[in-house]
Amino acid sequence: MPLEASARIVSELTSRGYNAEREAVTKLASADDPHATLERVVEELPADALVVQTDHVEAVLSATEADAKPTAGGQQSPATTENEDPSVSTGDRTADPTAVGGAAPVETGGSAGANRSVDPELRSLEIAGDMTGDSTGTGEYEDFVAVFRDRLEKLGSKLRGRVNHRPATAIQKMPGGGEVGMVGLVNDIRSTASGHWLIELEDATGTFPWLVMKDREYADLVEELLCDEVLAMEGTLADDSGIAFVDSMYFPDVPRTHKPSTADRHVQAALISDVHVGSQEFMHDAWNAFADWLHTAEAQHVEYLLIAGDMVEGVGVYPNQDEELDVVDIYEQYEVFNEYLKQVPGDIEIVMIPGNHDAVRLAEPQPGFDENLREIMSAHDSRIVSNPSTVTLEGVSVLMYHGVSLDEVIAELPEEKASYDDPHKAMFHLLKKRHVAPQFGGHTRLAPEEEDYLVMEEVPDIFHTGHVHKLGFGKYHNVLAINSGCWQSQTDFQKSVNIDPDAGFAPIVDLDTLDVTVQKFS
Ligand code: D5M
Ligand code: FE
Ligand code: ZN
Repeated sequence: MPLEASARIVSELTSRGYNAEREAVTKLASADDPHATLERVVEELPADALVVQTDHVEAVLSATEADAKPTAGGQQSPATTENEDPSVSTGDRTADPTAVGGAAPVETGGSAGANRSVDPELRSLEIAGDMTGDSTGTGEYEDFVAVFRDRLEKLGSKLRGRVNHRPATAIQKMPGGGEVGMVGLVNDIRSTASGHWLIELEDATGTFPWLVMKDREYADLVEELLCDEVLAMEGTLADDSGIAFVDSMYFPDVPRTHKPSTADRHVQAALISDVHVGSQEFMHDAWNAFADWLHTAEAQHVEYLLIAGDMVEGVGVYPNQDEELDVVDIYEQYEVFNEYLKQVPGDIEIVMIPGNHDAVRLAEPQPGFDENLREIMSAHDSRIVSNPSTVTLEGVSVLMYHGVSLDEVIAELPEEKASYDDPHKAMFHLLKKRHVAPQFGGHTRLAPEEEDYLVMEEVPDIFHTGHVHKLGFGKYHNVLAINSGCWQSQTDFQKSVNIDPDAGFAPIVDLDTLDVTVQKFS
């Protein structure tokens, strides 16, 4: 069945203010006369319906069939998909029985949706770095060697032109007192008895110790360093060539001259994350208000929705988490999430990556959801890709990463350089290191693959993360860093550690200017 026909149907329904289940669109597109069938489906929809469901279409198709020629060869089997969502009520605009529609009167959707007039032809959406289906790692020692070697290769290539570097083993053999440079992974960071810093760099040949004197200008940078990040150092060899004194440090970094790409027309993307459907704290009212807003004229330019992980609350993610679950079955959580997705206008392109609460492997990179979960979340034709992935929207590249490493950056760096209150500043450090999760062995688990998918080989125009449930954005060397808040009010754990989440906000980015506005729904 031609995709084009589906796209036409979706835009036709959208222009009339309706969303549609994917299966409903498929059925419409393959009807003998899609246009007439669509007209009839719309005519017969219940007055308060916002979503065209498969059974609406089936009812019309079987009635038409009965009217016309009962001899037609029974292609339709009206019952096939009816029971796919047993956990959720159909025919009602809000999926979750506990959802409150009070803030969103029934009639808004239908007419408000008509405010959207979009031309899918103008869009472009490309995905890069999606490693779903490409996982080769077995977790063996050799895989770790391979992934770190690849990291050093990729990031080292950004540094080698900037320093006169030598391999670690060659440096040991150089005459003392000379100038020397090296590119390597940070293997160890220690303070010495006299308050200086000893940083051990490792490359493919071995390790070499570099000393940063406490009164040198670079001493301040030492507190930003994370183990396993790649950098370059230059300095003076000690007389015995056993150590070098650092004169300068270089990071892979984003060039200051970086010029982000922008879209050729006024079009916007909503960047969200951490929906946490299934948690008792999931804010369905805020979500409903967000979805309703998307149907209004004010939101007519929002044509893309990016969701950076933690779609659902999951099960068994943290100790005692079950005490705060509203939906205890993980599949049912995704079914309910899918119902919430249905409220988003059908013409909006959705891209999703998983987070640490989602039902994929915890270690990063995390492949996109499996077939089973994709099937469950099929209300929209969402692009489901790995964490991290880069999606390019009309020329604007957005690096999407859930953000587990932010906990680590915030824990390791001093408060003024990275904090939960300014999550975007923690993201700046990841941009500077050109890696979404440099430090291995702490919060962030790593699944070694033959290449390091977590390296930022290209500079993104926008870097989008979530996870820490705080809203913050800002520019680093012209790259827009946005940490989207969440849709979950404070949990008991968060209360116990004083995390005050920014819940119910949707940052909206103008893709033609990279300006951000924040919409509040709570
Ligand atoms: O993470 C939301 C934020 O809260 C993130 O900064 C981690 C932190 N968090 C939440 N629960 C816990 C527990 N139990 N231990 C440690 N850190 C926690 P999210 O991924 O949404 O749970
Ligand atoms: Fe989360
Ligand atoms: Zn998370």
